[in-house]
Amino acid sequence: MQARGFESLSLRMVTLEQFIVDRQQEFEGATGAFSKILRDISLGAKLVSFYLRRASLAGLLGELGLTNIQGENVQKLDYLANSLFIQLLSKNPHVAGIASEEEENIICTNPYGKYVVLLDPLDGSSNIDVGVPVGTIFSLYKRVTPQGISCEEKDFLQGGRAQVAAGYVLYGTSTLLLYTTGQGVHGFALEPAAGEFLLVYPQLQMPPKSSYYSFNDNQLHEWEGGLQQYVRSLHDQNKSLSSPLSLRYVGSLVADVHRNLLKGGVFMYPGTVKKPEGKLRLLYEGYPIGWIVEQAGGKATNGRVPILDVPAHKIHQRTPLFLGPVEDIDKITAFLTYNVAVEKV
Ligand code: P6P
Repeated sequence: MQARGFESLSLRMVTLEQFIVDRQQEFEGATGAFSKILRDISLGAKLVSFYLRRASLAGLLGELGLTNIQGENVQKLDYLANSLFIQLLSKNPHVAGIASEEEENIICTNPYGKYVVLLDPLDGSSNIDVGVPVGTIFSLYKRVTPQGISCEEKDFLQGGRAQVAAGYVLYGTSTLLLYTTGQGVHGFALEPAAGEFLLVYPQLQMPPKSSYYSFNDNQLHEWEGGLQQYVRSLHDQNKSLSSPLSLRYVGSLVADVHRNLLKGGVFMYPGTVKKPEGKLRLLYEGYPIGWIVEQAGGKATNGRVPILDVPAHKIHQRTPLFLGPVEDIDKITAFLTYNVAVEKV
């Protein structure tokens, strides 16, 4: 007899490592390389989670007094997270190189490694001091340069459809790790007592209808006209809905994405007249998050084309980012394309 409420207990008996080993064939070559790379990423996530939870007590909050390649003030935990992931991945024989939001240039590690890793080690770190969830975002490619030589930028600029694995870690009320290798999205929660990530979301799917919309409208006046009309249509639509969409915007990408992935919602960070490329990064935010959303049955674009099809030219390239249920993202594209209100259906 299965006691009520415990039916999912069996799920939580599957560790991340076991889950990946059981699915080796899903990943290129099934050499065990992916499980070893994801093991290092999950170890980095466990360590970052440990330090985040103690940051206010261990004097780890606040700025380091440095600015990074993005011209942003580096938080102490940015530096710590970046150092941890780079140290862990640099020692992995399967990793040929690393690109990080915190590093101006690519870091070539093992010339015989077959894979390169892109990282946003701690996204949303400006939120740490106020207790808002932050995240790590990762993306893996099989290198295009031959083994035996140093990695090159072209290994990292292959474009979103060439990713072989991608995912994120959310340091929230619990520490969650979600990833995809193109066979759906799988989610794990860290059980600190066991030091293991345990399966909680097998084959996660985004609800087809939105309950939320997430954007910072402080520059709405600078958005394209079609987008301003889309926002007005959202507010108008709410007048006739029995359960209107709620605005939920944390200002921490992984937290906003994860909520919308589980509950259904539209996230957008558009470009403006002055900054048409927007704020978010294509290679280590748009591509990995966009693949996760697509694999979960949603859609991710730059407003007009799938984000995974936006060409990569520079490591720190920015992009507008729109993601959510297919119906909502197609409506945004229509508003942007025709720059007029879409006929009410
Ligand atoms: P804004 C955090 O700084 C970040 O890079 C993303 O995590 C987040 O989605 C975005 O910026 C928030 O930007 O301009 O709304 O504060």
